[in-house]
Amino acid sequence: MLIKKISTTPYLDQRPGTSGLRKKVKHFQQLNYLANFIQSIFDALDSPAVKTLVLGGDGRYYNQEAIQIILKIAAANQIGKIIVGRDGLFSTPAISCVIRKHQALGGIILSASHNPAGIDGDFGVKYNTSNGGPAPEFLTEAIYQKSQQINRYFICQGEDLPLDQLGTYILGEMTVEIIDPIADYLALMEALFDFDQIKDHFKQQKFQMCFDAMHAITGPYAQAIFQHRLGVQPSALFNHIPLPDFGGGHPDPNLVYAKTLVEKMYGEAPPDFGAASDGDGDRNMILGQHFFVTPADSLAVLAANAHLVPGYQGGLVGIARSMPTSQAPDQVAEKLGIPCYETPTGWKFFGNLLDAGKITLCGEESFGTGANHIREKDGLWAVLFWLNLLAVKKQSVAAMVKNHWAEYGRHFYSRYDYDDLPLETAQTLMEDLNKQLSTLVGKQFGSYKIYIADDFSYQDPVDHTITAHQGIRLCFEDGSRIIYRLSGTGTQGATLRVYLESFAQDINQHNQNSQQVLSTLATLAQNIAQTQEKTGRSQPSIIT
Ligand code: G16
Repeated sequence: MLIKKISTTPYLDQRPGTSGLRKKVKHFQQLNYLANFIQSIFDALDSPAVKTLVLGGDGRYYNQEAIQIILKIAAANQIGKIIVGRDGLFSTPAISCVIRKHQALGGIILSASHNPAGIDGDFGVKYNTSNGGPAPEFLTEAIYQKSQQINRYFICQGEDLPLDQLGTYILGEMTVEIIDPIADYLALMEALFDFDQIKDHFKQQKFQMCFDAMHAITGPYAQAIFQHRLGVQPSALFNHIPLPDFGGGHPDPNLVYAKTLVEKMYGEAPPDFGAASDGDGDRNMILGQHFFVTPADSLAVLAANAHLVPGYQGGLVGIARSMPTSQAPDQVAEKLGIPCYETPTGWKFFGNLLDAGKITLCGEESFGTGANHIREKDGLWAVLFWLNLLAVKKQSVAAMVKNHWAEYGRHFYSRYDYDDLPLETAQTLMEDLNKQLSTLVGKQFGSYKIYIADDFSYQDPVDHTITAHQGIRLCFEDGSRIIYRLSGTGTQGATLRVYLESFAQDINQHNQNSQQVLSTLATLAQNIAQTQEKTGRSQPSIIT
């Protein structure tokens, strides 16, 4: 098969962000834009020739075309074998599972996660390494450096492959195996959870659930797991047909965007349990009847009860959360006598801790929860974990969480996002905050006194690399916190995230409304950063 060497010139904006390279679809469709980045990945990898890679995406617009281009570039770069999900599909957790199971060198994931899709939406490319997790910073930086010098890429000439047909194909000298994207993942879930007990709970207790796939990748997985394996009624699955534009929605499972689910769970006679996942299936939101479980509470409850579930009967070695995530999991770790690590935002920072056997569970405020079974956060895993716990405890979601608060105290939590700010405005705001830090320590604001004011820096406990400038932290003596950081996943302007947390040990305070409890802290956060003066916005674009 003819291999062509195509001359090209670098694009200067191919530095991966929090989770791979994310841009508008039309940006990716520019001449050689995708090819440059893919060739840069191969150029940055240590002897990828003859090795096996895994390839797939969340099915968003441009997924299929991109897969065909990547296959041809891979064949021209002498990759030995590529395992592709049927129709070019894989959820992010499933691709992590397949990389590990098939001992692949790594995988290429096509997704912009929860960002909207369609011709005017976003697209993304992410490289995961042999542990199944996102490439560490040194590798994403190496890929970026290659992209800045690139002057050619290699591509095979040939017909497109029939991605909808399972089987083995040859492209140049490369083998392409098209596999069922669900089977390996389902087998892994069955090894971790007691499917029979969950099924029984549905049957005996007349327990009802619903799941919102938001027209994204988890639809077919949810059908295979909940409907076919656990016997849930088809009507319990909403928006389960994946669409290239995700039905025009924003597939981010939170109270604002997962509308169908929220209406159902806060409506009349809701089911006992509701959940949603995002574009590529790694995020999750858990709801009970008229009850929302914050992501950090979810991690804390799972950690405190993990011993009740087959996969975690042996106990946990440690847990980790990203810095802006509430400190609810810390309390559980303390009681269990295990460490709780605080990492920067980004799942890649959990990779070393998981590989070194220092943690079993981890999670983030951005609706990500996961464990050592793979190296990505895992939406459906979290849903199954909750279902398994509910089947064991035979309690409602609200009762489980409220009992947890009674034992550990409640962390009230909220995130304010200021979207689409001019980059310079956002950067100046952060720089100005940074300049204030030394004057803030010891300062009293009403009943709040600051005892830590810093720019979060992380030293990886395994390889000792230091990652600095990971967000401004204001910690108050009563356990409250205000965190400011700029998002690393947006594709338009800059997003300022302000995270608010306050703690109440007293059970009599646990039923208060989060936004009311956090209102003074929110005003303080706005005043300290002068958000209104600097951004011209009196309110955030979205509160979750
Ligand atoms: C990605 C990362 C997460 C991170 C999230 C939010 O999630 O994998 O670890 O918490 O971005 O990042 P930011 O606050 O920088 O926008 P996903 O689901 O988008 O891949």
